[in-house]
Amino acid sequence: MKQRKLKFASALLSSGWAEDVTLTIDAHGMIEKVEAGSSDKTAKTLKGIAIPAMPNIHSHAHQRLMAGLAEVAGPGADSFWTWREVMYSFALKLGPEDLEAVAAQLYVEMLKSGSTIVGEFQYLHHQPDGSPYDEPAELSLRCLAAAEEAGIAITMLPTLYAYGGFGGQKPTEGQRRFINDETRYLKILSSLDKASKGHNLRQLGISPHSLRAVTRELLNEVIAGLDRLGRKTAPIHIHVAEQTKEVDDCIAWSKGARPVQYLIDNFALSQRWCAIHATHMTADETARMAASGMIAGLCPTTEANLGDGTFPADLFLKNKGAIAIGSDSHISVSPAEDLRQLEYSQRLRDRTRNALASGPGKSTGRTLLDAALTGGAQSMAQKVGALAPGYRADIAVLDDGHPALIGRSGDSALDSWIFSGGNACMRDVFVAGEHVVQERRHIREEAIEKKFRAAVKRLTK
Ligand code: NGQ
Ligand code: ZN
Repeated sequence: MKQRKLKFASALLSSGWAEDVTLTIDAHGMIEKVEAGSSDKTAKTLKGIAIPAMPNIHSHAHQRLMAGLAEVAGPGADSFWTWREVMYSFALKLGPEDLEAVAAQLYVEMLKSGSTIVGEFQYLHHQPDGSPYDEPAELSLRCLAAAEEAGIAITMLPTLYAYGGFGGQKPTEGQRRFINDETRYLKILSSLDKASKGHNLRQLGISPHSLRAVTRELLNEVIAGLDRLGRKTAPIHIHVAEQTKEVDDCIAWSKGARPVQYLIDNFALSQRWCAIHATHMTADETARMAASGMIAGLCPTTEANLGDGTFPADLFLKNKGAIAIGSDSHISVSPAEDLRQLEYSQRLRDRTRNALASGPGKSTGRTLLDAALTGGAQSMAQKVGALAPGYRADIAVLDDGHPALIGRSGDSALDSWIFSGGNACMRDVFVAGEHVVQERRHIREEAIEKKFRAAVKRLTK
């Protein structure tokens, strides 16, 4: 790619809103220079409102296949755990090509919603019968290929899944595609390390699935393995305290510790850690988690869909905790809807309004966007989240001609996108300066959708 210049009528810069902004982007897709009040005639001019694109930090790509197919009442009371059985049955169906087709479609949808990085928490590792593929990282490599085809940046988080419950319990039959011991897992990590080196749109981390699926000893061994690859600050994502049953089981097994408390007491937490969900915490855990630097990876629309509970976002943000958002099960692929649901969860619980705005006169949408950009970039270990020199040119452009945004500008446009118009407001998206969504169309969406259609027809017959 050559150096290029993009010019926007309005843009959200680190210093705040600015008009007539020209961004100079270098050959590697990094922002070199930002000029407000620019009259540059050589820049490509785009209509609309430019904002830093959002990282989508928590994805299980395979679950896109079943979005909307678990909304029929079962014979008994439905719960997270009955949903999980349905999800496992879908997880047993996908072959490598299917996963690649489903993931590519999902990543196109993410881009069209204004997200330019996916954090892929990938735990399908083996063949449907549970035996490894010749290439142990086969399915994670398929997600990397899908990301490349879609043109989205990825932080690959291969999942360490060794046990079926707290204290090293035996996994169930339905989990056979997920399970690895240390040796096998480190082989996967090493393949993905090779596949990621030298790619500016690929990062690597790990995802111990949950405290149910690993032991402290095993997790420490694997972190040491990551360090040996020279990835000492690489992200570590873990599901934690999503359901009250998990909290109860953890207390019973550990003789008193709740899941988040267990993490805080047993690991050297820092900003490289990201706790997915962390729904059920005491006030003390909330304050301690915020102070630890561990990011809260929230997936509000999935958490609502699965009936998880309400994350204490008000208290966590008051304690200066870092947050990020992900679409997780992909029941909704929309950063606007996830941020909206996060705010609404607090309003419904407390019967209040503008619960998470940073102070009087501050926009709720802007507060949430700023927080999720900073925490999101951190949790993905990618240099994004601001339109400023030294950051990658990952840019989302809102259509100021869309009816939801007429007469809006600055923070009121953000609020109207997040609380009203949603994905329909997103018009153009750039990843490392590449124009991948152009006037609402992804540059390869027909070809990718065709493969997705065929895969869905095969798999949902
Ligand atoms: C997952 N998903 O691994 O896909 C989990 C469910 C589990 C969410 N937590 C399975 N949303 O936690 O055991
Ligand atoms: Zn998850």
